[in-house]
Amino acid sequence: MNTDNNKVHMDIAHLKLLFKKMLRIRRFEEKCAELYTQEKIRGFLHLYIGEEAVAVGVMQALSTNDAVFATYREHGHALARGLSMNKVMAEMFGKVTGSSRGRGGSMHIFDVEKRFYGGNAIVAGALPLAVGLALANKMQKKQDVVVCFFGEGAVAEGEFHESLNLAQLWQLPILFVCENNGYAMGTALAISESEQHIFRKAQSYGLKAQAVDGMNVVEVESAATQYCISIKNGDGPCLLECNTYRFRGHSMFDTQLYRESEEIEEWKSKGPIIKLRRWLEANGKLDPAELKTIEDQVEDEINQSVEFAQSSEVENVSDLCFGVYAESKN
Ligand SMILES: Cc1ncc(C[n+]2csc(CCOP(=O)(O)OP(=O)(O)O)c2C)c(N)n1
Repeated sequence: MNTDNNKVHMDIAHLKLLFKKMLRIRRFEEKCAELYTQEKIRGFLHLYIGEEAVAVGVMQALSTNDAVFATYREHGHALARGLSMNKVMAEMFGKVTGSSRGRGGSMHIFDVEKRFYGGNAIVAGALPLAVGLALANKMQKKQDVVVCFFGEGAVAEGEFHESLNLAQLWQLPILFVCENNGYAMGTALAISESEQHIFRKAQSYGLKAQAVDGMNVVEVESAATQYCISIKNGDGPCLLECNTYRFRGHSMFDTQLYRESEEIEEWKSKGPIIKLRRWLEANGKLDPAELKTIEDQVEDEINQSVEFAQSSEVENVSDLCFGVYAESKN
């Protein structure tokens, strides 16, 4: 962990906060995997385990008026954005107390109050939506940034190119964040794209763009902060490519025949949480007692969210049309 060269001031309390935020996401998702095998959480489940530094680092750069769009791997983004864990867990359970009244589940966590616009299941589907909101912000002369997270698999879709093109052409206040974990389901980037540096594709459209170590939360926060300042100054869109890795399969059903276990283990050893923890410990900033306190606090919050979700109701049948048909005004 190198904190020296970063322009954002990182004090130890801040580093511990980042550590806790990442751990909270990690443990939440580990619990979700457990609940999935017990069939308490149903449907699709795509875990973000290994990539936590990206969501946590980028969210640090945002203010409450900024907006966020993400993919189906968005539980971590939702938690890092400040949605309550109860709401997120209840949504996983399909309960009415969930962020989308239990109608969306894992892939469709949504919260207007937090300006968290999904949870989008379509690869690259969020990019045009985010560009639309950024255009609205620009037309209304708002300074707010729209952030759009997507996987590197999205670059194979036309929406990626159309979105970057229009964002640059219209100089929109948008930050594209590519979570480059090297694989789109079982397809390695290395065997599917001639240009494997996603930031260079963005530069070809004229965007300010760079790649960072997506396993280093400090580096991600620093780069995202610089870009958000630039965007708020009216200097146009930016793209941040975060090189990262998912430690688990694409979803809960994945035999992972497309990669070697040695590769997974190597990435795990340089994971975002272990990396920051080791740095704090090596510098005498985190002792076992404090680590246990943090672990216990996280576990308590997760257990409470499971209790909340389990004791919540599913939507009443009489309310099933809520939000489906507009009410008549006459
Ligand atoms: C338009 C579209 N095509 C195909 C799919 C099926 N699909 C779901 S996830 C995925 C891979 C996406 O990989 P990437 O964008 O790199 O994100 P990651 O899952 O690695 O986070 C595909 C092809 C889809 N959801 N939407």
